[in-house]
Amino acid sequence: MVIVNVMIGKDKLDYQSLIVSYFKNKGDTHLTLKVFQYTSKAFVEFHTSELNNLKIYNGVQPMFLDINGDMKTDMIFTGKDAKGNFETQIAMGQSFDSQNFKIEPLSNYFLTSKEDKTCLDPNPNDMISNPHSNSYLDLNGDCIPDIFMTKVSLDDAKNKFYYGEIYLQKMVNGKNKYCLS
Ligand SMILES: [Ca+2]
Ligand SMILES: [Ca+2]
Repeated sequence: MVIVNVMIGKDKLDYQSLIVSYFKNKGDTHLTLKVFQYTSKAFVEFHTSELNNLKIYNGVQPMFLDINGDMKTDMIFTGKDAKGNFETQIAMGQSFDSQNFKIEPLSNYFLTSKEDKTCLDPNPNDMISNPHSNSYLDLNGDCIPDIFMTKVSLDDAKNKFYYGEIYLQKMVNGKNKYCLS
């Protein structure tokens, strides 16, 4: 077992919890997650968390943030869609203690160029790069966090090209949306 990252979360009582990303077996091409909750003495495995044993493909580190501002931790990762194709997805936190999540395409939170002419449409074939420099911080000075994401593109000869994207947060009909600028 090789631990790649430890993310600090919170549980119902506002104690810290730990979300650990690791390679379970030697040679694994995907990361696995495990959640630990603090008890009065130690961190113990949170067996009922839906993040436990979730596979993160390509070994790409998951990115934790609160994309919709409901104070519940969400997570961006590379998963697979119903057809088995790689897809950038988000596990939307349904509870404050990282127990329940709803997985959906990350693109559900993007504004399309049809919805907002000032937004670009991301290439759905390009995945998060590995390693990445993704971050959730304010990039345009309005005190509202935006998403910086590093992506990888493959040409016909399978050469890799890396680039960064900036998604600015906009409030649309009371919902947090992100505009590729
Ligand atoms: Ca959230
Ligand atoms: Ca901002």
